[in-house]
Amino acid sequence: MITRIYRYFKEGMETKMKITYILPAIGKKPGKKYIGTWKMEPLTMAVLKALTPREIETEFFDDRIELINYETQTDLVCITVETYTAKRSYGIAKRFRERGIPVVLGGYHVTLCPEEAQEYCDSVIVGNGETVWKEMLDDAQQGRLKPVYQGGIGEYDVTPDKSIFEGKKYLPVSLVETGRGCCHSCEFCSISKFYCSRYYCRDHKLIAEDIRRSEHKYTFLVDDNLVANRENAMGIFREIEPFKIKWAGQGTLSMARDEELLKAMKKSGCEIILIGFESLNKENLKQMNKSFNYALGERDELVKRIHDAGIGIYATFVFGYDNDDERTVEEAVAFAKKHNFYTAAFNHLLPFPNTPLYHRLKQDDRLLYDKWWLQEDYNYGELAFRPKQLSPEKLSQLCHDARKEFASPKTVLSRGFASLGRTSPLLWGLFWGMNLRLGEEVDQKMNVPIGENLDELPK
Ligand code: B12
Ligand code: SF4
Repeated sequence: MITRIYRYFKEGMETKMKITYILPAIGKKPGKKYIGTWKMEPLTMAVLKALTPREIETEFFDDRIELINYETQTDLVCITVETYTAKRSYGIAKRFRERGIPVVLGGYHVTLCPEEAQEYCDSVIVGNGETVWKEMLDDAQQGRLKPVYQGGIGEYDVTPDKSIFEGKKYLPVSLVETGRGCCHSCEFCSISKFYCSRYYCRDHKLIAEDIRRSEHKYTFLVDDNLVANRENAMGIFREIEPFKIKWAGQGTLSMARDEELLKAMKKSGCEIILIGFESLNKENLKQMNKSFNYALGERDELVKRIHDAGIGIYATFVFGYDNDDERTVEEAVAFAKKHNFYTAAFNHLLPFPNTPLYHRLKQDDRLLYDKWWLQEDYNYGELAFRPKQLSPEKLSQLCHDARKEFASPKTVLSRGFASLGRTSPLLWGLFWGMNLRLGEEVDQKMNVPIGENLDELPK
Protein backbone atom coordinates (compact mmCIF):
# COMPACT_ATOMS: atom_id res chain seq x y z
CA MET A 1 0.00 0.00 0.00
CA ILE A 2 2.65 2.52 1.10
CA THR A 3 4.59 1.81 -2.11
CA ARG A 4 1.52 2.23 -4.33
CA ILE A 5 0.50 5.42 -2.53
CA TYR A 6 4.04 6.78 -2.75
CA ARG A 7 4.04 6.05 -6.48
CA TYR A 8 0.63 7.64 -6.73
CA PHE A 9 1.99 10.93 -5.41
CA LYS A 10 5.28 10.72 -7.30
CA GLU A 11 3.85 9.76 -10.65
CA GLY A 12 0.54 11.54 -10.25
CA MET A 13 -2.19 10.49 -12.65
CA GLU A 14 -0.12 7.74 -14.24
CA THR A 15 -0.46 5.45 -11.21
CA LYS A 16 -4.02 5.44 -10.16
CA MET A 17 -5.18 4.50 -6.72
CA LYS A 18 -7.22 1.30 -6.83
CA ILE A 19 -10.09 0.24 -4.54
CA THR A 20 -11.48 -3.29 -4.31
CA TYR A 21 -15.11 -3.57 -3.18
CA ILE A 22 -16.33 -6.86 -1.77
CA LEU A 23 -19.79 -8.21 -1.00
CA PRO A 24 -19.33 -11.38 1.09
CA ALA A 25 -21.62 -14.40 0.87
CA ILE A 26 -23.17 -15.95 3.97
CA GLY A 27 -21.52 -19.37 4.09
CA LYS A 28 -21.32 -22.89 2.76
CA LYS A 29 -20.95 -26.53 3.65
CA PRO A 30 -17.39 -27.73 3.01
CA GLY A 31 -17.04 -28.53 -0.68
CA LYS A 32 -20.56 -27.26 -1.46
CA LYS A 33 -21.96 -24.06 -2.95
CA TYR A 34 -22.55 -20.93 -0.90
CA ILE A 35 -25.96 -20.50 0.72
CA GLY A 36 -28.24 -19.53 -2.13
CA THR A 37 -29.96 -16.16 -1.83
CA TRP A 38 -31.64 -14.18 -4.56
CA LYS A 39 -28.81 -12.82 -6.64
CA MET A 40 -30.01 -9.25 -6.93
CA GLU A 41 -27.71 -6.44 -7.95
CA PRO A 42 -26.21 -5.07 -4.73
CA LEU A 43 -27.16 -1.41 -4.71
CA THR A 44 -24.80 -0.64 -1.83
CA MET A 45 -21.82 -1.17 -4.13
CA ALA A 46 -23.27 1.04 -6.87
CA VAL A 47 -23.74 3.85 -4.33
CA LEU A 48 -20.15 3.54 -3.08
CA LYS A 49 -18.92 3.49 -6.67
CA ALA A 50 -20.89 6.66 -7.45
CA LEU A 51 -19.25 8.39 -4.48
CA THR A 52 -15.76 7.48 -5.72
CA PRO A 53 -13.92 10.04 -7.89
CA ARG A 54 -13.42 8.84 -11.47
CA GLU A 55 -9.63 8.99 -11.31
CA ILE A 56 -9.67 6.15 -8.79
CA GLU A 57 -9.63 2.69 -10.34
CA THR A 58 -12.18 0.24 -8.94
CA GLU A 59 -12.95 -3.46 -9.02
CA PHE A 60 -15.72 -5.44 -7.38
CA PHE A 61 -16.00 -9.05 -6.21
CA ASP A 62 -19.44 -10.42 -5.44
CA ASP A 63 -18.62 -13.43 -3.30
CA ARG A 64 -22.11 -14.87 -3.95
CA ILE A 65 -21.39 -15.42 -7.63
CA GLU A 66 -17.62 -15.41 -8.17
CA LEU A 67 -14.30 -16.14 -6.51
CA ILE A 68 -12.43 -13.33 -4.78
CA ASN A 69 -8.95 -12.75 -6.17
CA TYR A 70 -6.94 -12.48 -2.97
CA GLU A 71 -3.79 -11.72 -4.99
CA THR A 72 -5.24 -8.68 -6.75
CA GLN A 73 -3.05 -5.58 -6.84
CA THR A 74 -5.00 -3.01 -4.88
CA ASP A 75 -4.54 -0.17 -2.42
CA LEU A 76 -7.68 -0.44 -0.34
CA VAL A 77 -10.34 -3.09 0.30
CA CYS A 78 -13.88 -2.00 1.25
CA ILE A 79 -16.27 -4.65 2.51
CA THR A 80 -19.99 -4.30 3.23
CA VAL A 81 -20.95 -6.36 6.29
CA GLU A 82 -24.32 -7.76 7.34
CA THR A 83 -24.68 -9.76 10.54
CA TYR A 84 -25.03 -13.03 8.65
CA THR A 85 -21.87 -12.27 6.66
CA ALA A 86 -19.79 -10.85 9.54
CA LYS A 87 -17.73 -13.97 10.15
CA ARG A 88 -16.85 -14.40 6.49
CA SER A 89 -16.19 -10.65 6.11
CA TYR A 90 -13.67 -10.74 8.94
CA GLY A 91 -11.96 -13.77 7.38
CA ILE A 92 -11.70 -11.98 4.03
CA ALA A 93 -10.37 -8.85 5.74
CA LYS A 94 -7.74 -10.90 7.52
CA ARG A 95 -6.49 -12.36 4.28
CA PHE A 96 -5.94 -8.92 2.67
CA ARG A 97 -4.44 -7.40 5.79
CA GLU A 98 -1.88 -10.19 5.88
CA ARG A 99 -0.65 -8.74 2.58
CA GLY A 100 -0.45 -5.28 4.15
CA ILE A 101 -3.52 -3.97 2.32
CA PRO A 102 -5.73 -1.77 4.50
CA VAL A 103 -9.36 -2.81 4.91
CA VAL A 104 -12.37 -0.58 5.56
CA LEU A 105 -15.62 -2.12 6.81
CA GLY A 106 -19.11 -0.60 6.71
CA GLY A 107 -22.79 -1.54 6.62
CA TYR A 108 -25.50 -2.68 9.01
CA HIS A 109 -23.48 -4.97 11.18
CA VAL A 110 -20.60 -2.54 11.52
CA THR A 111 -22.97 0.24 12.50
CA LEU A 112 -24.70 -1.98 15.05
CA CYS A 113 -21.43 -3.07 16.68
CA PRO A 114 -18.49 -0.91 15.56
CA GLU A 115 -16.19 -1.95 18.41
CA GLU A 116 -16.30 -5.57 17.35
CA ALA A 117 -15.70 -4.73 13.66
CA GLN A 118 -12.72 -2.54 14.51
CA GLU A 119 -10.84 -5.59 15.75
CA TYR A 120 -10.79 -7.00 12.23
CA CYS A 121 -9.92 -4.01 10.03
CA ASP A 122 -8.10 -0.72 9.75
CA SER A 123 -11.12 1.50 9.69
CA VAL A 124 -14.89 1.34 10.14
CA ILE A 125 -17.58 3.59 8.70
CA VAL A 126 -20.57 3.90 10.98
CA GLY A 127 -23.92 4.80 9.37
CA ASN A 128 -24.30 5.84 5.74
CA GLY A 129 -21.21 6.22 3.59
CA GLU A 130 -22.27 9.38 1.74
CA THR A 131 -21.01 12.03 4.19
CA VAL A 132 -17.62 10.50 5.00
CA TRP A 133 -16.55 8.53 1.95
CA LYS A 134 -14.47 11.32 0.38
CA GLU A 135 -12.72 12.12 3.67
CA MET A 136 -11.91 8.44 4.13
CA LEU A 137 -10.50 8.20 0.59
CA ASP A 138 -8.30 11.27 1.12
CA ASP A 139 -7.00 9.79 4.35
CA ALA A 140 -6.38 6.42 2.69
CA GLN A 141 -4.42 8.08 -0.10
CA GLN A 142 -2.21 9.73 2.48
CA GLY A 143 -1.82 6.53 4.47
CA ARG A 144 -3.49 7.89 7.60
CA LEU A 145 -6.84 6.16 7.89
CA LYS A 146 -8.73 6.98 11.07
CA PRO A 147 -10.07 4.01 13.06
CA VAL A 148 -13.66 5.30 12.87
CA TYR A 149 -15.61 7.55 10.50
CA GLN A 150 -18.96 8.62 11.84
CA GLY A 151 -21.26 8.85 8.82
CA GLY A 152 -24.66 10.49 8.95
CA ILE A 153 -27.97 8.78 8.44
CA GLY A 154 -30.50 9.93 5.97
CA GLU A 155 -28.35 12.09 3.67
CA TYR A 156 -28.52 10.31 0.35
CA ASP A 157 -28.67 12.33 -2.80
CA VAL A 158 -26.58 10.04 -4.97
CA THR A 159 -27.44 8.38 -8.26
CA PRO A 160 -25.96 4.87 -8.05
CA ASP A 161 -23.30 4.01 -10.62
CA LYS A 162 -24.28 0.55 -11.85
CA SER A 163 -21.31 0.28 -14.23
CA ILE A 164 -19.74 -1.62 -11.34
CA PHE A 165 -22.02 -4.59 -12.15
CA GLU A 166 -20.67 -4.94 -15.67
CA GLY A 167 -20.04 -8.56 -16.63
CA LYS A 168 -21.93 -9.95 -13.60
CA LYS A 169 -25.08 -12.00 -13.94
CA TYR A 170 -27.88 -10.83 -11.65
CA LEU A 171 -31.61 -11.39 -11.64
CA PRO A 172 -33.26 -9.22 -14.30
CA VAL A 173 -34.61 -6.79 -11.71
CA SER A 174 -33.49 -3.21 -11.14
CA LEU A 175 -33.13 -2.01 -7.56
CA VAL A 176 -34.23 1.59 -7.01
CA GLU A 177 -34.07 3.19 -3.60
CA THR A 178 -37.14 5.19 -2.55
CA GLY A 179 -36.60 5.64 1.19
CA ARG A 180 -34.45 4.70 4.16
CA GLY A 181 -35.45 3.73 7.67
CA CYS A 182 -38.87 3.26 9.24
CA CYS A 183 -41.08 5.19 11.61
CA HIS A 184 -41.78 2.13 13.80
CA SER A 185 -39.68 0.54 16.53
CA CYS A 186 -40.18 -3.22 16.32
CA GLU A 187 -38.07 -4.84 19.00
CA PHE A 188 -36.13 -7.20 16.72
CA CYS A 189 -35.48 -4.85 13.81
CA SER A 190 -31.98 -3.74 12.76
CA ILE A 191 -33.45 -1.03 10.56
CA SER A 192 -35.24 0.79 13.37
CA LYS A 193 -32.01 0.66 15.41
CA PHE A 194 -29.84 1.86 12.48
CA TYR A 195 -32.18 4.72 11.56
CA CYS A 196 -33.33 5.49 15.13
CA SER A 197 -37.00 4.82 14.23
CA ARG A 198 -37.08 7.54 11.59
CA TYR A 199 -38.03 7.41 7.95
CA TYR A 200 -36.00 9.43 5.43
CA CYS A 201 -37.67 10.25 2.12
CA ARG A 202 -35.64 10.31 -1.09
CA ASP A 203 -35.93 13.08 -3.64
CA HIS A 204 -38.58 11.97 -6.17
CA LYS A 205 -36.60 13.37 -9.10
CA LEU A 206 -33.68 11.10 -8.17
CA ILE A 207 -36.03 8.12 -7.97
CA ALA A 208 -37.35 8.95 -11.44
CA GLU A 209 -33.80 9.35 -12.74
CA ASP A 210 -32.83 5.91 -11.43
CA ILE A 211 -35.85 4.37 -13.14
CA ARG A 212 -35.05 6.18 -16.38
CA ARG A 213 -31.56 4.66 -16.29
CA SER A 214 -32.80 1.19 -15.36
CA GLU A 215 -31.98 -1.71 -17.56
CA HIS A 216 -35.03 -3.77 -16.58
CA LYS A 217 -38.75 -3.16 -16.54
CA TYR A 218 -39.06 -5.14 -13.32
CA THR A 219 -38.05 -3.09 -10.34
CA PHE A 220 -37.57 -3.70 -6.64
CA LEU A 221 -38.23 -0.48 -4.77
CA VAL A 222 -35.74 -0.55 -1.90
CA ASP A 223 -37.52 0.89 1.07
CA ASP A 224 -38.06 -0.50 4.55
CA ASN A 225 -41.55 0.92 4.70
CA LEU A 226 -42.77 2.50 1.49
CA VAL A 227 -45.96 3.72 3.15
CA ALA A 228 -44.30 5.22 6.23
CA ASN A 229 -45.23 8.70 4.99
CA ARG A 230 -48.49 8.69 3.03
CA GLU A 231 -48.02 12.00 1.25
CA ASN A 232 -44.53 11.06 0.19
CA ALA A 233 -45.72 7.61 -0.98
CA MET A 234 -48.50 9.15 -3.10
CA GLY A 235 -45.92 11.51 -4.63
CA ILE A 236 -43.63 8.59 -5.51
CA PHE A 237 -46.48 6.65 -7.12
CA ARG A 238 -47.43 9.68 -9.25
CA GLU A 239 -43.79 10.22 -10.24
CA ILE A 240 -43.15 6.65 -11.35
CA GLU A 241 -46.49 5.92 -13.02
CA PRO A 242 -45.49 7.26 -16.48
CA PHE A 243 -42.57 4.81 -16.65
CA LYS A 244 -45.00 1.87 -16.78
CA ILE A 245 -42.72 -0.37 -14.76
CA LYS A 246 -43.79 -3.38 -12.70
CA TRP A 247 -42.55 -3.22 -9.18
CA ALA A 248 -42.36 -5.01 -5.84
CA GLY A 249 -41.63 -3.32 -2.52
CA GLN A 250 -42.03 -3.43 1.23
CA GLY A 251 -44.64 -1.82 3.44
CA THR A 252 -46.82 -2.32 6.49
CA LEU A 253 -50.34 -3.68 6.71
CA SER A 254 -51.61 -0.15 7.37
CA MET A 255 -51.81 0.37 3.60
CA ALA A 256 -54.87 -1.90 3.52
CA ARG A 257 -56.96 0.71 5.30
CA ASP A 258 -56.36 3.26 2.58
CA GLU A 259 -58.17 2.45 -0.64
CA GLU A 260 -56.90 5.51 -2.47
CA LEU A 261 -53.32 4.59 -1.62
CA LEU A 262 -53.80 1.00 -2.82
CA LYS A 263 -55.27 2.26 -6.08
CA ALA A 264 -52.34 4.62 -6.63
CA MET A 265 -49.89 1.82 -5.84
CA LYS A 266 -51.45 -0.50 -8.37
CA LYS A 267 -51.69 2.23 -11.00
CA SER A 268 -47.98 2.94 -10.62
CA GLY A 269 -47.16 -0.73 -11.34
CA CYS A 270 -47.17 -2.44 -7.95
CA GLU A 271 -47.37 -6.21 -8.33
CA ILE A 272 -46.12 -7.64 -5.05
CA ILE A 273 -45.81 -6.08 -1.65
CA LEU A 274 -43.86 -7.60 1.23
CA ILE A 275 -45.74 -7.25 4.50
CA GLY A 276 -44.42 -8.24 7.92
CA PHE A 277 -47.40 -9.92 9.61
CA GLU A 278 -44.91 -11.40 12.08
CA SER A 279 -47.49 -13.03 14.36
CA LEU A 280 -51.23 -13.54 14.60
CA ASN A 281 -51.02 -13.52 18.39
CA LYS A 282 -51.94 -10.28 20.15
CA GLU A 283 -49.55 -10.76 23.08
CA ASN A 284 -46.64 -11.58 20.79
CA LEU A 285 -47.30 -8.45 18.73
CA LYS A 286 -47.38 -6.44 21.92
CA GLN A 287 -44.09 -7.90 23.10
CA MET A 288 -42.39 -7.12 19.78
CA ASN A 289 -43.74 -3.56 19.89
CA LYS A 290 -45.81 -4.17 16.79
CA SER A 291 -49.30 -3.90 18.29
CA PHE A 292 -50.22 -1.62 15.40
CA ASN A 293 -50.56 -4.75 13.27
CA TYR A 294 -53.25 -6.04 15.62
CA ALA A 295 -54.93 -2.70 16.14
CA LEU A 296 -55.51 -2.30 12.42
CA GLY A 297 -58.55 -4.58 12.63
CA GLU A 298 -59.70 -7.76 11.02
CA ARG A 299 -56.69 -9.22 9.23
CA ASP A 300 -58.68 -11.33 6.78
CA GLU A 301 -60.50 -8.24 5.56
CA LEU A 302 -57.26 -6.28 5.24
CA VAL A 303 -55.65 -9.02 3.18
CA LYS A 304 -58.72 -9.18 0.97
CA ARG A 305 -58.53 -5.46 0.27
CA ILE A 306 -54.92 -5.70 -0.89
CA HIS A 307 -55.71 -8.69 -3.09
CA ASP A 308 -58.82 -6.98 -4.45
CA ALA A 309 -56.64 -4.05 -5.45
CA GLY A 310 -54.71 -6.49 -7.67
CA ILE A 311 -51.62 -6.68 -5.51
CA GLY A 312 -49.98 -9.96 -4.49
CA ILE A 313 -48.57 -10.39 -0.99
CA TYR A 314 -45.23 -11.69 0.22
CA ALA A 315 -46.11 -12.37 3.86
CA THR A 316 -43.45 -12.76 6.53
CA PHE A 317 -43.85 -14.37 9.95
CA VAL A 318 -41.48 -14.68 12.85
CA PHE A 319 -41.60 -17.27 15.65
CA GLY A 320 -39.96 -17.37 19.04
CA TYR A 321 -41.90 -14.80 21.05
CA ASP A 322 -43.10 -15.83 24.48
CA ASN A 323 -46.59 -16.88 23.38
CA ASP A 324 -45.38 -19.01 20.51
CA ASP A 325 -45.93 -22.74 20.59
CA GLU A 326 -46.67 -25.41 18.03
CA ARG A 327 -50.19 -24.07 17.61
CA THR A 328 -49.23 -20.50 16.71
CA VAL A 329 -46.93 -21.80 13.96
CA GLU A 330 -49.71 -24.00 12.59
CA GLU A 331 -52.14 -21.09 12.67
CA ALA A 332 -49.78 -18.89 10.70
CA VAL A 333 -49.29 -21.57 8.03
CA ALA A 334 -53.05 -22.10 7.83
CA PHE A 335 -53.57 -18.33 7.49
CA ALA A 336 -50.95 -18.12 4.71
CA LYS A 337 -52.53 -21.05 2.88
CA LYS A 338 -56.06 -19.74 3.30
CA HIS A 339 -55.09 -16.47 1.63
CA ASN A 340 -52.98 -18.10 -1.06
CA PHE A 341 -50.17 -15.62 -0.60
CA TYR A 342 -47.86 -15.16 -3.58
CA THR A 343 -45.10 -16.29 -1.26
CA ALA A 344 -44.30 -16.28 2.47
CA ALA A 345 -41.39 -16.58 4.90
CA PHE A 346 -41.54 -18.44 8.21
CA ASN A 347 -38.48 -17.31 10.11
CA HIS A 348 -37.36 -17.93 13.64
CA LEU A 349 -36.57 -14.90 15.72
CA LEU A 350 -32.91 -13.90 15.71
CA PRO A 351 -31.37 -11.44 18.15
CA PHE A 352 -29.47 -9.07 15.85
CA PRO A 353 -26.72 -7.18 17.70
CA ASN A 354 -27.60 -4.14 19.71
CA THR A 355 -31.34 -4.36 19.06
CA PRO A 356 -33.73 -4.06 22.05
CA LEU A 357 -34.50 -7.78 21.57
CA TYR A 358 -30.83 -8.67 21.93
CA HIS A 359 -30.51 -6.65 25.14
CA ARG A 360 -33.70 -8.13 26.63
CA LEU A 361 -32.67 -11.72 25.96
CA LYS A 362 -29.19 -11.06 27.27
CA GLN A 363 -30.56 -9.52 30.43
CA ASP A 364 -32.87 -12.52 30.94
CA ASP A 365 -29.92 -14.87 30.38
CA ARG A 366 -31.66 -16.53 27.43
CA LEU A 367 -28.96 -16.13 24.77
CA LEU A 368 -27.34 -19.42 23.75
CA TYR A 369 -24.30 -17.54 22.48
CA ASP A 370 -23.10 -14.06 23.20
CA LYS A 371 -22.37 -13.57 19.49
CA TRP A 372 -24.07 -16.21 17.37
CA TRP A 373 -22.75 -14.54 14.23
CA LEU A 374 -19.16 -15.37 15.23
CA GLN A 375 -19.88 -18.67 16.95
CA GLU A 376 -17.85 -21.54 15.52
CA ASP A 377 -20.65 -24.10 15.45
CA TYR A 378 -23.58 -21.82 14.64
CA ASN A 379 -25.46 -22.84 11.49
CA TYR A 380 -28.09 -21.18 9.33
CA GLY A 381 -31.62 -21.97 10.53
CA GLU A 382 -30.66 -22.57 14.17
CA LEU A 383 -31.98 -20.71 17.17
CA ALA A 384 -29.56 -18.51 19.11
CA PHE A 385 -31.68 -18.17 22.24
CA ARG A 386 -34.05 -20.17 24.43
CA PRO A 387 -37.73 -19.61 23.55
CA LYS A 388 -40.20 -19.71 26.45
CA GLN A 389 -42.44 -22.59 25.42
CA LEU A 390 -40.39 -24.70 23.01
CA SER A 391 -36.86 -26.03 22.84
CA PRO A 392 -34.60 -24.22 20.35
CA GLU A 393 -34.34 -27.40 18.26
CA LYS A 394 -38.11 -27.88 18.18
CA LEU A 395 -38.76 -24.32 17.05
CA SER A 396 -36.11 -24.55 14.34
CA GLN A 397 -37.79 -27.76 13.13
CA LEU A 398 -41.25 -26.16 13.20
CA CYS A 399 -40.04 -23.27 11.03
CA HIS A 400 -38.47 -25.72 8.61
CA ASP A 401 -41.68 -27.75 8.45
CA ALA A 402 -43.79 -24.62 7.96
CA ARG A 403 -41.65 -23.64 4.94
CA LYS A 404 -41.87 -27.15 3.51
CA GLU A 405 -45.63 -27.25 3.96
CA PHE A 406 -46.09 -23.88 2.30
CA ALA A 407 -43.87 -25.00 -0.58
CA SER A 408 -45.56 -28.39 -1.05
CA PRO A 409 -46.76 -29.02 -4.64
CA LYS A 410 -50.42 -28.98 -3.57
CA THR A 411 -50.12 -25.61 -1.82
CA VAL A 412 -48.06 -24.15 -4.67
CA LEU A 413 -50.70 -25.20 -7.20
CA SER A 414 -53.50 -23.66 -5.20
CA ARG A 415 -51.56 -20.41 -4.66
CA GLY A 416 -50.50 -20.30 -8.28
CA PHE A 417 -54.05 -20.44 -9.56
CA ALA A 418 -55.20 -17.87 -7.02
CA SER A 419 -52.46 -15.51 -8.26
CA LEU A 420 -53.71 -15.79 -11.83
CA GLY A 421 -55.13 -12.42 -12.77
CA ARG A 422 -53.90 -10.88 -9.52
CA THR A 423 -50.44 -10.28 -11.00
CA SER A 424 -49.19 -9.63 -14.53
CA PRO A 425 -48.50 -12.68 -16.78
CA LEU A 426 -44.74 -12.34 -16.28
CA LEU A 427 -44.99 -12.24 -12.50
CA TRP A 428 -47.32 -15.21 -12.72
CA GLY A 429 -44.66 -17.06 -14.70
CA LEU A 430 -42.07 -16.05 -12.13
CA PHE A 431 -44.34 -17.41 -9.42
CA TRP A 432 -43.81 -20.96 -10.65
CA GLY A 433 -40.09 -20.60 -11.02
CA MET A 434 -39.74 -19.15 -7.57
CA ASN A 435 -42.19 -21.27 -5.61
CA LEU A 436 -41.39 -24.63 -7.15
CA ARG A 437 -37.73 -24.20 -6.15
CA LEU A 438 -38.64 -23.01 -2.66
CA GLY A 439 -38.98 -26.45 -1.05
CA GLU A 440 -35.62 -27.54 -2.39
CA GLU A 441 -33.97 -24.35 -1.15
CA VAL A 442 -35.35 -24.84 2.35
CA ASP A 443 -33.34 -28.05 2.74
CA GLN A 444 -30.27 -26.69 1.00
CA LYS A 445 -29.98 -23.80 3.43
CA MET A 446 -30.73 -25.63 6.67
CA ASN A 447 -27.78 -26.14 9.00
CA VAL A 448 -25.21 -24.63 6.69
CA PRO A 449 -22.36 -23.06 8.69
CA ILE A 450 -22.29 -19.29 8.37
CA GLY A 451 -18.82 -18.08 7.38
CA GLU A 452 -15.68 -20.04 8.10
CA ASN A 453 -13.94 -20.32 11.44
CA LEU A 454 -11.94 -17.20 11.95
CA ASP A 455 -8.64 -19.02 12.17
CA GLU A 456 -9.28 -20.69 8.81
CA LEU A 457 -8.57 -18.76 5.66
CA PRO A 458 -11.55 -18.26 3.36
CA LYS A 459 -11.40 -20.25 0.15
C1 B12 B 1 -32.57 -5.74 -1.05
C2 B12 B 1 -32.29 -6.48 0.22
C3 B12 B 1 -32.04 -7.85 0.13
C4 B12 B 1 -31.99 -8.59 -1.20
C5 B12 B 1 -30.63 -8.51 -1.87
C6 B12 B 1 -29.53 -7.86 -1.09
C7 B12 B 1 -28.26 -7.70 -1.85
N1 B12 B 1 -27.21 -7.44 -1.13
O1 B12 B 1 -28.16 -7.84 -3.01
C8 B12 B 1 -32.33 -10.04 -0.77
C9 B12 B 1 -33.82 -10.19 -0.92
C10 B12 B 1 -31.63 -11.15 -1.51
C11 B12 B 1 -31.94 -10.00 0.71
C12 B12 B 1 -31.67 -11.12 1.43
C13 B12 B 1 -31.39 -11.10 2.77
N2 B12 B 1 -31.44 -10.04 3.60
CO1 B12 B 1 -31.70 -8.30 3.02
N3 B12 B 1 -32.11 -6.44 2.59
C14 B12 B 1 -32.29 -5.82 1.47
C15 B12 B 1 -32.61 -4.34 1.77
C16 B12 B 1 -34.13 -4.17 1.70
C17 B12 B 1 -31.96 -3.32 0.85
C18 B12 B 1 -30.43 -3.36 0.72
C19 B12 B 1 -29.97 -2.17 -0.08
O2 B12 B 1 -29.76 -2.27 -1.28
N4 B12 B 1 -29.88 -0.97 0.55
C20 B12 B 1 -29.51 0.28 -0.09
C21 B12 B 1 -28.04 0.62 0.18
C22 B12 B 1 -27.62 1.82 -0.61
O3 B12 B 1 -27.95 0.92 1.56
P1 B12 B 1 -26.96 0.18 2.59
O4 B12 B 1 -26.72 -1.21 2.18
O5 B12 B 1 -27.44 0.45 3.92
O6 B12 B 1 -25.56 0.94 2.37
C23 B12 B 1 -25.28 2.21 2.96
C24 B12 B 1 -24.70 2.14 4.38
O7 B12 B 1 -25.11 1.03 5.14
C25 B12 B 1 -23.21 2.23 4.23
N5 B12 B 1 -22.46 1.02 3.86
C26 B12 B 1 -22.89 -0.22 3.63
N6 B12 B 1 -21.87 -1.03 3.36
C27 B12 B 1 -20.76 -0.30 3.40
C28 B12 B 1 -19.43 -0.66 3.20
C29 B12 B 1 -18.43 0.30 3.31
C30 B12 B 1 -17.02 -0.10 3.12
C31 B12 B 1 -18.81 1.63 3.62
C32 B12 B 1 -17.79 2.65 3.74
C33 B12 B 1 -20.15 1.99 3.84
C34 B12 B 1 -21.12 1.02 3.73
O8 B12 B 1 -23.11 3.13 3.14
C35 B12 B 1 -24.13 2.82 2.15
C36 B12 B 1 -24.53 4.08 1.46
O9 B12 B 1 -25.04 4.98 2.39
C37 B12 B 1 -32.07 -4.20 3.22
C38 B12 B 1 -32.75 -3.13 4.03
C39 B12 B 1 -32.24 -1.75 3.63
N7 B12 B 1 -33.09 -0.80 3.61
O10 B12 B 1 -31.08 -1.54 3.33
C40 B12 B 1 -32.25 -5.61 3.78
C41 B12 B 1 -31.26 -6.12 4.83
C42 B12 B 1 -29.86 -5.71 4.44
N8 B12 B 1 -31.37 -7.58 4.72
C43 B12 B 1 -31.28 -8.20 5.85
C44 B12 B 1 -31.35 -9.62 6.02
C45 B12 B 1 -31.38 -10.15 7.45
C46 B12 B 1 -31.37 -10.48 4.90
C47 B12 B 1 -31.36 -12.02 4.94
C48 B12 B 1 -30.33 -12.61 5.88
C49 B12 B 1 -32.80 -12.48 5.23
C50 B12 B 1 -32.92 -13.98 5.44
N9 B12 B 1 -33.35 -14.38 6.61
O11 B12 B 1 -32.65 -14.76 4.56
C51 B12 B 1 -31.06 -12.39 3.45
C52 B12 B 1 -29.63 -12.78 3.15
C53 B12 B 1 -28.70 -11.66 2.73
C54 B12 B 1 -27.35 -12.03 2.16
N10 B12 B 1 -26.34 -11.34 2.58
O12 B12 B 1 -27.18 -12.94 1.37
C55 B12 B 1 -31.12 -7.23 7.00
C56 B12 B 1 -29.69 -7.21 7.55
C57 B12 B 1 -29.65 -6.96 9.06
C58 B12 B 1 -28.30 -7.07 9.63
N11 B12 B 1 -28.18 -6.73 10.89
O13 B12 B 1 -27.36 -7.51 9.01
C59 B12 B 1 -31.62 -5.88 6.34
C60 B12 B 1 -30.98 -4.62 6.89
C61 B12 B 1 -33.16 -5.86 6.52
C62 B12 B 1 -33.67 -5.67 7.92
N12 B12 B 1 -34.93 -5.31 8.01
O14 B12 B 1 -33.05 -5.83 8.93
N13 B12 B 1 -31.91 -8.71 1.17
S1 SF4 C 1 -42.30 -2.05 10.54
FE1 SF4 C 1 -40.74 -3.36 9.58
S2 SF4 C 1 -39.02 -1.98 9.02
FE2 SF4 C 1 -40.37 -0.90 10.47
S3 SF4 C 1 -39.41 -1.23 12.46
FE3 SF4 C 1 -40.98 -2.82 12.18
S4 SF4 C 1 -39.93 -4.58 11.26
FE4 SF4 C 1 -38.57 -2.78 11.06
